[in-house]
Amino acid sequence: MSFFKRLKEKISQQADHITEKFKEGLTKTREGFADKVNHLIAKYRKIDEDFFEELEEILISADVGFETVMELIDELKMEVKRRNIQDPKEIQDVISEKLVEIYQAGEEGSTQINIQDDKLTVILFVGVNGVGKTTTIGKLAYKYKNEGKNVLLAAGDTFRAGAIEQLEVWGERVGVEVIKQGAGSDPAAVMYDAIQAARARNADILLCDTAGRLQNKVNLMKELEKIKRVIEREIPGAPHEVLLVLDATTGQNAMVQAKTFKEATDVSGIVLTKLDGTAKGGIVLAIRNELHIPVKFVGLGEKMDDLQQFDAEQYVYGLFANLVEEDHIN
Ligand SMILES: Nc1nc2c(ncn2[C@@H]2O[C@H](COP(=O)(O)OP(=O)(O)OP(=O)(O)O)[C@@H](O)[C@H]2O)c(=O)[nH]1
Ligand SMILES: [Mg+2]
Repeated sequence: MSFFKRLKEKISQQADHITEKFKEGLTKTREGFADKVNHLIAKYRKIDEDFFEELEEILISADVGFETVMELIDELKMEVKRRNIQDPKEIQDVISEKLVEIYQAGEEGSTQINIQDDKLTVILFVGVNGVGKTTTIGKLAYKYKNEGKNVLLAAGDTFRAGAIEQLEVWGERVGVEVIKQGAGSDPAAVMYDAIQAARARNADILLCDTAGRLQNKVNLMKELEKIKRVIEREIPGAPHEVLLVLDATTGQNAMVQAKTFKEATDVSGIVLTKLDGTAKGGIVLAIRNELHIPVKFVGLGEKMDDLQQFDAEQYVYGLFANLVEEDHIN
């Protein structure tokens, strides 16, 4: 049985709406990347050096990342030789398989969120301005509340005008409380308050917003360190997750941001937002393979339920779904 068929069977055991979300959120990437792969396959009668060169270009233009592309092409060449594949049509299945493999190969961390049983879980969100931190917090608050959890938000972006109000709008929409102080106050003090409030209200999950922009980068990193220190002091072992939010539409720039934040704080996972807004969704693979940080959530749209836990199989299935299903692979 083909890899893709097995993938489809496996995925069919998960909820349909998740598969649909991935398929829909990846529409642009499917059109900009998977479509091109399909055209390439249709164009070539046999697999040769030119074929691989064109494939390499397509992968690089989809932001898969140079190192990852090289690795992938090497693996494909080996597999083609090993299985003695002549017909380019057969290679699509191998590509899908290798993409999942590359993603799952790393040993570092799973896509699961480190939720504490029977005590407070603190999740800190970091990232530069405009990437989608506050929106992600809103979406996650919605998700956890729906799961029956007692959720609290901390308005740690005291710097940008309107940031506190924006979080409050989400709080109202979802029906969860926001702990805040005035604009310009010390975010570490807000976190302290929020932890006390979380204790008093027996909260399960505290989601902490932070500023994306300060006077300069050094200040931003110092502020994040201070916030973390206060949280750690109040709750040993917390924050249980430091999620770096990256905007998928910014491509290589997102990779640079990730490197900067990784040096300054212990990032435990990535939230990759706006995957629906880019044709270059290959960046998921670059992040995982080159930064060794797991992508835990992906933003597949602006609606409350458009944030999904990342799943490499759903992702690869979503990439090739409509292209393979009616086609030659069975
Ligand atoms: N299409 C799409 N838009 C998104 C997604 N996530 C966030 N956005 C949009 O991105 C914009 C910026 O989001 P914010 O949540 O305000 O970003 P932020 O990181 O908090 O920004 P600062 O507070 O300025 O640091 C908003 O218009 C969101 O609706 C997503 O997954 N898909
Ligand atoms: Mg914000």
